[in-house]
Amino acid sequence: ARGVAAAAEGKLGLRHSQQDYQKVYDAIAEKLEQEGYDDGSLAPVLVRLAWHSSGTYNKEDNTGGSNYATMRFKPEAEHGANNGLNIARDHMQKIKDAFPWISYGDLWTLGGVVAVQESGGPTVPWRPGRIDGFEHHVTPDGRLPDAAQAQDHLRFIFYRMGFNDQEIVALSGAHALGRCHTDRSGFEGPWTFSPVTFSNQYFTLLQDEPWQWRKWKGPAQYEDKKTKSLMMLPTDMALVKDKSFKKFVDIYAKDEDAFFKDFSKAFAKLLELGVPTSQFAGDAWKMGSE
Ligand code: CCH
Repeated sequence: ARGVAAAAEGKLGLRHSQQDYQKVYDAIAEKLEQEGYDDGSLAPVLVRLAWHSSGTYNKEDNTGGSNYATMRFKPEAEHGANNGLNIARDHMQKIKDAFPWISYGDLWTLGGVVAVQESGGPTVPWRPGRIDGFEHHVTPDGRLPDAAQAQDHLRFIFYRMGFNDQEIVALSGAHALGRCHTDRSGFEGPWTFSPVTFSNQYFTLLQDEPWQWRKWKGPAQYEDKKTKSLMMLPTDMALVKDKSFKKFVDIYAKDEDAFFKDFSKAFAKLLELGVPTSQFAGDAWKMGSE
């Protein structure tokens, strides 16, 4: 009976303290650097996993979000937007094997926090409480943004999650990290010159660089005129084409502290979408490495 009670408590996360979660944080942090993989770090793809596992939320009917970690199930794993995230999920499975008591939703969202913080980004308040759901919790395909579209689409998608224009722009700054892969999304290349460092460079580049359509066989994307080594998606470009969005691009390009502060808030909110407050034991924590 004691074993059963312990297992139940383990499932609910009751027995685990901030120090326990800090051990998971440290284990994720320790394995972020991966020589030979992309730009040398798994941080970008872990941020993308945390975001895609949360961004399915619909505030109208309270479905989707990070609570049930439904990307574990084939239908959602196979949604086109999630191409390539098997790499992140497979990597996180090794952490799960070492800490079997953590839920997948907590693990994947904590992974996003570790990745942002360890790449030099802001501290993102985080707390455990997500539970593993079932395949019937999978939401329909099409809830994540389509990079080929523009501002109306961005608003349609992010307003559905409960975000405003300022939060949309702040969250988009995550594209300081990582790159597009032809075999995942069809697009190609990094947004910034330092894709494993979290910074406001995405905004300074959007604001300062001349961008032009890239001439290539792939999907329509922009390249920077000067070096032709960077890219922007049509949805990225919408942030400078739309007046209300552009206002925040200008603020974040000028003031990295403002970006860090707003990103931290919006990302923490994103990671809790769809999780009933009753599942959280208390206020969010500031985790971090020594
Ligand atoms: Fe994103 N993103 N993203 N993105 N994204 C891609 C990669 C990353 C869109 C499209 C794409 C956010 C918002 C949007 C990351 C974080 C965030 C790719 C390339 C596409 C396409 C995938 C590939 O080929 O590997 C669109 C459209 C939007 C609309 O707003 C938000 C919000 C976040 C996080 C807060 C990160 C990080 C990556 C890099 C992944 C990697 O593997 O390097």
